[in-house]
Amino acid sequence: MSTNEKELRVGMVGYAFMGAAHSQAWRTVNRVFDLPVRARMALICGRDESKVADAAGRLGWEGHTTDWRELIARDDIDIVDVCTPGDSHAEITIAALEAGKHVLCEKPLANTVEEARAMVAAAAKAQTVGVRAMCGFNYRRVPAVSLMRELVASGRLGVIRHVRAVYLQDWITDPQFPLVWRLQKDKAGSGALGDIGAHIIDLTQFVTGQRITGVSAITETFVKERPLPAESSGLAASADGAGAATGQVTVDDAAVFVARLDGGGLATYEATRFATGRRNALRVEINGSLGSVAFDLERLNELEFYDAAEPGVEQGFRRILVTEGDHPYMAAWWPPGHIIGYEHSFTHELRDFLAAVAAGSDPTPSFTDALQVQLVLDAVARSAELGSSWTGVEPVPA
Ligand code: SOE
Repeated sequence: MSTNEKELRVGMVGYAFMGAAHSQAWRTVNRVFDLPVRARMALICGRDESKVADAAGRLGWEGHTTDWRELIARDDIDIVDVCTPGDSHAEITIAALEAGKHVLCEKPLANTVEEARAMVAAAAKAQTVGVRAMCGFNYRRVPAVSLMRELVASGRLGVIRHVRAVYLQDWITDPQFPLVWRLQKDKAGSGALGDIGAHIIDLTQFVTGQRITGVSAITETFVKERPLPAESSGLAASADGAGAATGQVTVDDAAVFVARLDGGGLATYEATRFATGRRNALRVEINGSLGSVAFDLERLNELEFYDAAEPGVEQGFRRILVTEGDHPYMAAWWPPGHIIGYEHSFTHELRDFLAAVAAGSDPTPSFTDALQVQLVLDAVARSAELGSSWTGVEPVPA
């Protein structure tokens, strides 16, 4: 480490899918980006001693513990990275901020608006003594998504008329897939809505620079009872076979809603875990008065761009390959044309987090940005429950 570099020691809570993705990013961020601070992967925390010890070795952490309170109490920890299920985000994050630790908390910020508000208050208090907090909406840091935002902000699309966003998965279409924590409201807060719907809510607000002002929603739980899990990690799980005890699914399997943006545009959103054949398909299209732009996570190095100002005979969606040195983040990686992947968004996220901490500025998305997402999630859930805007269609006689 050069003499002018400050070392920031990181403690991460959680070691499943997001813990692994964040570990990859902690391992790479200082090797790829030239930053005035260097992250040291000091301590990883998880409830199961043997599993967290294995994770420490596999993911590259110097030490491990099963007690997150011990991690937070240590003077030799500067950053706490919260990669746990949503039911512990508030408790761990608020304790870390009160202990003077910078915090990166995975999305969604919390399981309820009340918890999110408490986290915003704790972050605001910690900010007065130079402590920084960020929420991990990583898809903002896909270069093509950051380019989308630049195109909208520059006026290239004109007035935004439509936002069209879907996030489609299919990992629980089998009714025998066990009742993992993501399917339990007390652990996850909600189902597809908060897990993947949160991403497209944040992403579209980030890209347009606008906020959702109201929604009308429907949700559905297609499979209401599932076998209890024997083992589970990330999106994989196993049950005890035929005759295993079962439990109730207490979250949505799918959420569909329309929304108004404060810039006057209309938006449609779909978040589902039952889009058979779509493993992790996030797609966003923005239509403006002067043009359109479309992003597909399955082709994350590309953007489709339509410029209505082009001569009529030349008009059409064209593909921008977002791998040039002057595209967001890309100069740090490979020569033009060499593509990157899903995990790079986490490295970019940590780059921006560390750069903000080093500069003494507030990283984005802030906890206030994340509270706005939480308020939209809450509005969608209430709208679906009330069904107030729903108008039935009279069936024609058979
Ligand atoms: C599961 O839906 C999940 O791991 C989400 O929790 C992540 O945020 C998303 O990036 C991938 O899928």
